[in-house]
Amino acid sequence: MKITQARVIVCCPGRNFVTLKIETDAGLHGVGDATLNGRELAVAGYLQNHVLPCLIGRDPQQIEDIWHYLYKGAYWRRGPVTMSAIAAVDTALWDIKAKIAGQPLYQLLGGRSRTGVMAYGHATGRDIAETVEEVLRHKEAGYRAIRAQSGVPGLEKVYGVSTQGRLYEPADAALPSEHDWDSSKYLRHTPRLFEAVRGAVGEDVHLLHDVHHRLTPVQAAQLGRSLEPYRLFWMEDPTPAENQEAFALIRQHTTTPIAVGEVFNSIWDCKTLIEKQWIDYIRTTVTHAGGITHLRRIADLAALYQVKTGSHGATDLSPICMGAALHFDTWVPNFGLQEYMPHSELMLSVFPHDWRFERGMLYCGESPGHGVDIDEQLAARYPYQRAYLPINRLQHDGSLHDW
Ligand code: KDG
Ligand code: MG
Repeated sequence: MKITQARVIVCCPGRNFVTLKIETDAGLHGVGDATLNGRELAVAGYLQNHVLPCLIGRDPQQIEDIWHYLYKGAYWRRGPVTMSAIAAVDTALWDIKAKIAGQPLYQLLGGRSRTGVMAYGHATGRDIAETVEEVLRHKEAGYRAIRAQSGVPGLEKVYGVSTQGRLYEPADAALPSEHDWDSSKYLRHTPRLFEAVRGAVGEDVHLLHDVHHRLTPVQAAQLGRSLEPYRLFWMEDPTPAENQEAFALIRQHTTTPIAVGEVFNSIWDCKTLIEKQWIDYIRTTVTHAGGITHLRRIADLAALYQVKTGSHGATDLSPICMGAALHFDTWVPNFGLQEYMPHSELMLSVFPHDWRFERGMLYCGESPGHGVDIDEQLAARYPYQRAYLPINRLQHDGSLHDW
């Protein structure tokens, strides 16, 4: 069997998605997600100019060899652009392999380990009362795990909080919008938020919180300790992780579980964090961490240290990523939790899929492959629109802060 054609499709049915479609001489095709929020065209260009010419004529069944050909063969390794491009190829090839076998993808990975995939939803509000209301609404809808974020008194806009009744959408402007930040205000406010949320929702719901890399290690330790009475499922991205050793300090001071890794691209980004058992959940995704082939290596390393998976699942990952992730989650022995932010109806119609959400659980489908495709004609009606993530500046002097 040979790869005959491969093309990159960039579309914007409400937000930008980069999709790779690989076709074969057997009449089967596969699709992969290559979306890198705010930097979409860099991955599209990398695929188009440097990867696709190397794929034509290759045997699509040699997934492992093609992965290493693209990783080692480039000489320039790792990084979000390269690894998202490799991920798209890898996901499309696993889709093809499973279609050849006539099996849903999870069967090729080793079969079903669970009946469904526990998902967490996002509850956000402008203040504590609104967030509590949203948490209760999610509980009513059947969610067993809920992430809670709220506006902070004295800060005008805060990451992760929806405005004007729209779904929360971080890439919201044609040039980066600017937010103010003050860690002291946030550190005072967040334990109050969780005191109210835990009091209202009771003990049977898992609560999560995303710090979004905004604290120093010692501030993160303080936050983790102050949240201990509310028994969080995880505190996410407490501090930037370029320096993996920073997590030792947080770990020494709090028993609040720690999740990290939505911006990681390879096993090397999390090797020390996992081996030292400084984290509890690894949030790498199919799309940003080299596809199914590489994510499986990360999960296997994590399993040795009782670290569980908790894949990123924001809407800047396309429904293709969600499909592949759900097959992965259905199989992976050390599964923890899957993030779920619903895509709009329009986005879902551009990507016909067989996965479904039902009362707090996600289920992959049983059709051969990963069960997601792209409607190219519909996609063509929604061309790319430049959109950036916001940036964050300290309120008191305007210096640029982590986002
Ligand atoms: O592109 C950035 C988003 O994916 C990110 O802001 C979402 O932090 C996020 C999360 O946990 O979903
Ligand atoms: Mg996050």
